[in-house]
Amino acid sequence: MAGNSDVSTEKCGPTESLGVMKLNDHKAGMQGLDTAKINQIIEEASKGSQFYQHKQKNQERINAKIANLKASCAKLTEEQKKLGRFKMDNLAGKLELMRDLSRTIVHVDMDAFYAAVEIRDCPELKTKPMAVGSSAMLTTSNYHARRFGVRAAMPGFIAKKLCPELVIVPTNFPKYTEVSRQVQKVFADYDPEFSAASLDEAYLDITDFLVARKDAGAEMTAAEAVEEMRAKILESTQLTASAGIAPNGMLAKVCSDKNKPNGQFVLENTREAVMEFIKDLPIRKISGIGNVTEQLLGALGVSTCRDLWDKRELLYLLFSESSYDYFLRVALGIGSFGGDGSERERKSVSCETTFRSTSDHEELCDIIRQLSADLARDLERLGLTGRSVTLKYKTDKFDVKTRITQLMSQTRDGAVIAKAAQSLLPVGLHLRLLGVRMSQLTSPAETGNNSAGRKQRTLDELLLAVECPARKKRKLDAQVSNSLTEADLTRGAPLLFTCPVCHSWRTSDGEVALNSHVDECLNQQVLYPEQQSTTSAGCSSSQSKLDRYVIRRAK
Ligand code: DCP
Ligand code: MG
Repeated sequence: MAGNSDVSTEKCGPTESLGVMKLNDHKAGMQGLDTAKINQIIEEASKGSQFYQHKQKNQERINAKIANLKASCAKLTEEQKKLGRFKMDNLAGKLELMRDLSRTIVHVDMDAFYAAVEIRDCPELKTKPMAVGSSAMLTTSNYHARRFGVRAAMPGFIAKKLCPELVIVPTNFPKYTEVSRQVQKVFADYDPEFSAASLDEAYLDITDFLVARKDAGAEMTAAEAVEEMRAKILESTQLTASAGIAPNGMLAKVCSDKNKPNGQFVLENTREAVMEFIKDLPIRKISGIGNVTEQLLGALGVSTCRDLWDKRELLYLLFSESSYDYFLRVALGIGSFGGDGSERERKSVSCETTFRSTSDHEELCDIIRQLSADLARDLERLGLTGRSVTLKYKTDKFDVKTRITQLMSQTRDGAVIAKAAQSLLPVGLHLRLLGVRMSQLTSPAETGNNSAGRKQRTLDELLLAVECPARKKRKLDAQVSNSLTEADLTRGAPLLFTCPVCHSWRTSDGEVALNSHVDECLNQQVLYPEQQSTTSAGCSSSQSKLDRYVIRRAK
């Protein structure tokens, strides 16, 4: 790839309108829309709303971050850039040695999931633009509505401006959970260790399945296996799914979006095919690169994966090690997971849900009970137990906070988890989202072959860790945390509380210190857009970007 280290300001994030409010048209069914017109309607319709104010606050922070980034960039010398490029070329050489093209990874994702379930059960909706959610927030829209710019994480009242004839159906979360279980049953036939990334998507490693078929004299290609899997899903649910087949989870996820809806795409397991596929790919297509990262990189003139490679010295010089390492993996199509031996250790398992804002303590306790039961099931399935319970909540003003508590011993008992999480519930606040997370997990040795996208930490999260104000303190704590192992923790050595957000800050000063750190850490989250927020008359699922790297199934 040709080198070019000029910093372009043309594609910088913030413009006259809020970058965080802009329509993300990198979603299936949203290509070729008049985005300028749609963004104008969105901006006009939302001005003055709490949603807009929240986004505005985010954008101000992003703008400050971009200004810093550009100022640092302007100060870089040619000498530094040369060194940066040299370092990145070295790293690329090492990553190439780790490239694994031996696995067949599949990412399966249901089409317009909640909307498709509702249409299946009410066929007259089929020809109408429709969305699921409420006037406060939509969880998804059908492909018809997407042509108007209506999509998930958009308030329904804005969507109605874009498409006045839009039908909004309330969320029926138990129904989607049930369908999800049916779909997951099919997944298990192809990879019993499949990794559910949310209710409607999963990563499967079908390498062993294909070998077994061949050994049994019934050889089939990956594409045939996936066609069959999708047909089985259709048969059991009357719903369509799309899939991507590739050498790693990162690429498989991009591929599953290629022929959506009701399609699949195979990326050949060769370096040439991967490099050809990746070169013009917009970075936003990569799971983990969200609006904020897009804006930050845009300020450096990076919008495609090829740009990531071309500007690699800037990434090295301006971002943290974990970020530039991730960027380089993306540029090379290697990904940060999927048989390349570099998977990050699973840190936590969590469930969360969004609902109509309420301050009713009983109602909130009940939601926590349901989430804890789901979490317990996931822990059981993964063969894990945990020791730290975190309650995450979002207020009706969109502020996200967490509280953490430590259990006396490792557990995966839903009732114990619920009790601990309920003890962290604030009184009197109107909440619209609750999440329960278990961390300090026992060594997952028994979970065996970890395939595909199980533990990808999102780039937004990596950047969040970089931004973590407690980073300096972390270094001071490193000595004490390094001297204690997980085994020490369970044997009753002085308790070390680990930040469930940045994972690298620990304290032995107790929960109050930890809670204050976590709040501080999460405040950085304000930098990150609320793409997954949902609300509805009933319960609905929401997967926060922060959680993307953990195995989770929302409830
Ligand atoms: N969801 C949600 N809130 C969001 C995004 C999604 O509650 N902000 C829910 C509703 C979706 C489901 O998760 O139906 C799956 O999310 P996807 O991103 O896979 O979107 P869809 O399945 O709806 O559409 P696509 O066909 O693009 O996969
Ligand atoms: Mg989907």
